[in-house]
Formats: sequence, structure tokens, C-alpha cells
Amino acid sequence: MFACLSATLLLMGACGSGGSDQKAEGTDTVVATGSDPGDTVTVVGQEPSDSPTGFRSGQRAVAVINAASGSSVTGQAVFTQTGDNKVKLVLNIDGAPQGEHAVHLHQKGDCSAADASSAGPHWNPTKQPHGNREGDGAHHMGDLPNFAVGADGRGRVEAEIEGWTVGGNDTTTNVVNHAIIIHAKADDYKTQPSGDAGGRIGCGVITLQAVQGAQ
Ligand SMILES: [Cu+2]
Ligand SMILES: [Zn+2]
Repeated sequence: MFACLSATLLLMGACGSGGSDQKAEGTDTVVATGSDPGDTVTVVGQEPSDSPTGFRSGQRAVAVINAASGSSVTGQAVFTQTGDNKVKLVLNIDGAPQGEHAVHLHQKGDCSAADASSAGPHWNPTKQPHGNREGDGAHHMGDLPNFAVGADGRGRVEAEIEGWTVGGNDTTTNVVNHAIIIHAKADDYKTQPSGDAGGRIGCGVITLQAVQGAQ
């Protein structure tokens, strides 16, 4: 008892053993959401750190695409980091007019305008002219190949894009918080600054997803 008392004076709480707090935070990942200010944010699990720029293989971002300019386009785009500066894009579109359509990443993650003009110009952090990503010429970071929509109104893109990251602190590669835009027409890959692709008929903001424990 005495020993305990003196110990308590020296090391607060050594005897009191009030609560061996065992709220072992989730073993995977932590997305530091909202968080009560009272609590220290303990980041358990892996902090994205596979690369010097801070992105992590498997990290993912999603854009839910909504109609713009009076279209009935809906869809979803998923961006998954698959390696250093390499991102897999899977885009699924529904309700679009049949034919070839342009798709680009635009600068601003803002689809609030009815015609999606709020998303600004093509994402172009390296100040290049508009062009064809598949050729060897210059192009915007947000330029992508055209895709086909069938008679059923559906279109799909599955592509590995070099030079992108999902997250990380390199603003010239990180796709997060930009917008993905579907256009009424095909991109001619030449006309400046946006390939003469017509109106914006679909728009989605690219949002970082919680890091999964294993992926
Ligand atoms: Cu565009
Ligand atoms: Zn462009």
C-alpha cells in the first residue's frame, strides 16, 4: 500500500491502473476524418509512403459522373495507382449519344455549373499544348484518347496512364481534385486549346478514397 502510494507520487497512475486503454485503433489504415480535437490523432497502419512523393500503390480515387448541359449521361471513373507514375483508369458511361466522345481531366474539381464550365480548362500543369496522349507529341496532362459509345448509350475505357499519380504531393501528376469531363464530340487532338470536342455532357470530381488495408 505504501509502496503503491509513493509510486503513485512518482509515476502518476502506475498503481491507479484506471484504464489500460485498449482501444487499439483499427489495424488497417486510417483516414483521419473529422476527428475530435480532444484526441490525439494516432495514425496506425500504413501512411501512404511508397514513393518519395507520397503516393501509394493501390491508392484509389473515384469520380461519380453526372449529366451536364442537359444530357442524360451518368457514369463512374475509378483511378488506381498501379506503379510509380502509373494509374489505371476504368471509366464507365451510360446514357450518352452513340459515337466517339472526348474525355479529359479538367483543372478544377467543380462540376457545379449546368454546362460544367466551372471545371475550367484541361488540366495542364506542365504548360503544354493540347494533343494526343497516344502519340509522341506534346499534350496536356489531362488529355485522354477518345472512346466509343454504342447504340445502348454505354461506353467504357480501361487504360493505364503514364505520368499520373493518385494522391501524393506532386501537383503535376496528382489527379485528385480535378474533374473528369465527357464531351459531346470527339477530340481532334489538334485544335487548341481543347480539341474542338464540343459541349460538356458529363462531369465528375475526382475524390481520393480511403486507403484499404489490403488491395
Ligand atoms: Cu475536356
Ligand atoms: Zn487538352
